[in-house]
Amino acid sequence: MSTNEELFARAQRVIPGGVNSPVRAFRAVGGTPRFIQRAEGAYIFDAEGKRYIDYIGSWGPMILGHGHPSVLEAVQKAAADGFSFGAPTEREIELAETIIGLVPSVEQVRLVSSGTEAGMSALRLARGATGRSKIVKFEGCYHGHADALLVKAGSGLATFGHPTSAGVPPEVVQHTLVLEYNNVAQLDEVFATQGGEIACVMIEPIAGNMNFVRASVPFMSRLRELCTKHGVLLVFDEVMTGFRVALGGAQSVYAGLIPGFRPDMSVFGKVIGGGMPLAAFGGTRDVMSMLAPLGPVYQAGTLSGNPVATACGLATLKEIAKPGYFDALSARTRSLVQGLTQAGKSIGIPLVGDSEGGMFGFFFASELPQNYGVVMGTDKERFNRFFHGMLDRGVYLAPALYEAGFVSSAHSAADIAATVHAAEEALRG
Ligand code: KE4
Repeated sequence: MSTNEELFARAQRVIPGGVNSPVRAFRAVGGTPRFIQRAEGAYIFDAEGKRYIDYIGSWGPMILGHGHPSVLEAVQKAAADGFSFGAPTEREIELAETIIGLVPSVEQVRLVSSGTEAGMSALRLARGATGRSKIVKFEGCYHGHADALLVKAGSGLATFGHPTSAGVPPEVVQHTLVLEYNNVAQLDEVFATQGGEIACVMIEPIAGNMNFVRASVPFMSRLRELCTKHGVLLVFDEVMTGFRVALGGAQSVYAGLIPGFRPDMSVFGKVIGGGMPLAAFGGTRDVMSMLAPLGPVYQAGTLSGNPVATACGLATLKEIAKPGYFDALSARTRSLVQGLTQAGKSIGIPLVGDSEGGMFGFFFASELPQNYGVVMGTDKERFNRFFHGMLDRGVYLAPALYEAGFVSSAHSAADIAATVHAAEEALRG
């Protein structure tokens, strides 16, 4: 049996950084990544056989926990019928109908293989549908690694963004405006001067790439109003929040807070694939009909709507749509956050947290941050110490202070209690 260290050394010889996605390398928190050998329910097991209570859940997809019997059965059956055909299947229709049935703002949907692909395609569609080039995103929101979206805020307000990655030519991001999350004044200013040139605004309605930051109701309400006024498409990136914070996604939460609220387009991923490579983007029939083969906006994919992945996604959505599922998951997640914040309070360490459905976040701070700058100003050293203290005690949290956490329906009350107990010890460490 190889140790995690041995596997990491071997991996780094043949894979850049030893990982196939950067956050897995633990570079934000230090230490050696755990090489996972198997998973079951709320637990993952590393190469050394150590068990962890898993609060990553593959970064969101594993809402039912690992190896849910009905999902496993659906995947095994679908695989036996064929892995991929490159031709339409009934199951793709079923999944599209299910998504549309759960999300009223979506009249048509296109299935793809990753959240990045879905976000990139939605962006191209928004530009094609409006004939405009400019787009708006918010600092701290991540929408996958399409070039036009790898942008950080420019020097001043209405200036255009700068690439966050090498290999992205400045001219590719020259149309991308980056604003501060929850800043209503900036919205007013940008729309007043450039509203008629903006194709879309893309936003994480609850920003899980800033750990857990909610768009305020005044901000979201104003954003919707300005997009409507200027003919700008409001694109909800629900790759993380979709079918995770509520059965209808974050947009159903905002529809309950802002009468008649709905985005113009939505991007989904993670949960809808149940752990298999599957994502989607959708919107009104008018906008979606601009897509090839009907319209002039090209978009395609060899494995789009893959029959095994759609079986996994459908089985997952079927389970989470059962009566009471989200009430129970929300209560369990809330109990975790309450336990963590209470642990901090009892020791006199500033620790605040929030959750919605099966998604949560916490900060070593006195109040919940409202934007990226505040998130990145929270106590990173203490977070990293806490992360390792929890990892040593068999609790696997997100290895970066700007990432969200996820609770599954497989997490028991005993798992939550064990996590809080570990936190009380780790915080004293
Ligand atoms: P993927 O291309 O990784 O499937 O999805 C990109 C994406 C798009 N939109 C949102 C809101 C997302 O959170 C993501 C991906 N999330 C990260 C975690 N912050 C995935 C983990 C990783 O990059 O390894």
